[in-house]
Amino acid sequence: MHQPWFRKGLALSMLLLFTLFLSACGGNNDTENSKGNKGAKDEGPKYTFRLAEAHPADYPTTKGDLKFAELVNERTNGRITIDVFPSAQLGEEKAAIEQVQLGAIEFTRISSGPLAEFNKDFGVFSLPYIFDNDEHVWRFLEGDMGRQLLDSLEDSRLKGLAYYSSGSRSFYSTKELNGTDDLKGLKIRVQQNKLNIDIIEALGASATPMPYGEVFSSLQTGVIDAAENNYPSYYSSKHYEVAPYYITDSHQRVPEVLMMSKTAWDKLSEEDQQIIQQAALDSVAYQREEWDKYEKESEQMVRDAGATITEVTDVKPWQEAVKPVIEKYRSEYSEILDAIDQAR
Ligand code: GTR
Repeated sequence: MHQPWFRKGLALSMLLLFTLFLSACGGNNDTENSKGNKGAKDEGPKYTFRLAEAHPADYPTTKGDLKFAELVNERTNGRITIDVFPSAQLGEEKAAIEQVQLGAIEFTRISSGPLAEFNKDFGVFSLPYIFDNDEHVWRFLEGDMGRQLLDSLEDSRLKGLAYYSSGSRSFYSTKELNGTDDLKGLKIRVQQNKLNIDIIEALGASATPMPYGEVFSSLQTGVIDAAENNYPSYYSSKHYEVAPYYITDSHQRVPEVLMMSKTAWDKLSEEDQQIIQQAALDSVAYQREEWDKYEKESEQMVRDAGATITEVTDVKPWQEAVKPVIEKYRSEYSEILDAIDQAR
């Protein structure tokens, strides 16, 4: 399953060298000293940037990325091109974040789940049952604290641009799931952050953090028994084919984040920074529409394909089971949790 660490290390360093080479050739500006007051939007350095996306081309986050890239291209009269690389072609999420930190890749769309290992505050989104529904999430994200969180990414050499929708995450398994008891003793894959391990342990199961791209084969070969995600990911990753029991416990709402390398950002003129920031925000409405459509479609698709969907009508036993996790992290996240409560 796993490559030896030295092979991984070698592959990563080669990728890094290659990407540095590419950005030296392609992602450069043709005028030195791009920081300054370029008047017209089509006057100034030309750039070709890359954006790393974990999902395939027809997934709502990728559609959001493409809309963002299109807006930037239009608004700079073709001066700035952003090439979107879907399906984790530039690496799995954790690796993509590292590359963006280094400036080897300029943009990525990433889930707040893995982002939490790079910026602790983003771990708040992995806390279970802190939001009532998607409207609640968006009221929070669009408020002051939502923006503050994006801005705090600068401390991690990242420039947070915008949030995208990601619905809610629920468990699914190769074995039948009717309630919390059925999770006991299962090996459950989670997104890579430490808080998720606590959640799974509180449910009496054991957590296996691993990259998204490894989940399908791990379910298939029995390395894990279960995983958790929203309907769109459950469907598009084909996990429903190998783990056909889905239970709608909606334990987490983990927003997606569109971000840029701080190193790349700092090289841009203020005008270009503004164009990029605004285009990112302007792509959100489109991403959210696409999300809402695809969420319904993907639920229908997995039902049609014969997956067993168990509806959770009473979420209280689930909330009870994971309460120790909230208690453990409450003081660490008190300020953000207060803002989440206020957005209710
Ligand atoms: C999806 C998210 C991906 C990835 C995946 C996972 O909902 O959009 O970026 O984080 O979950 O579980 O790894």
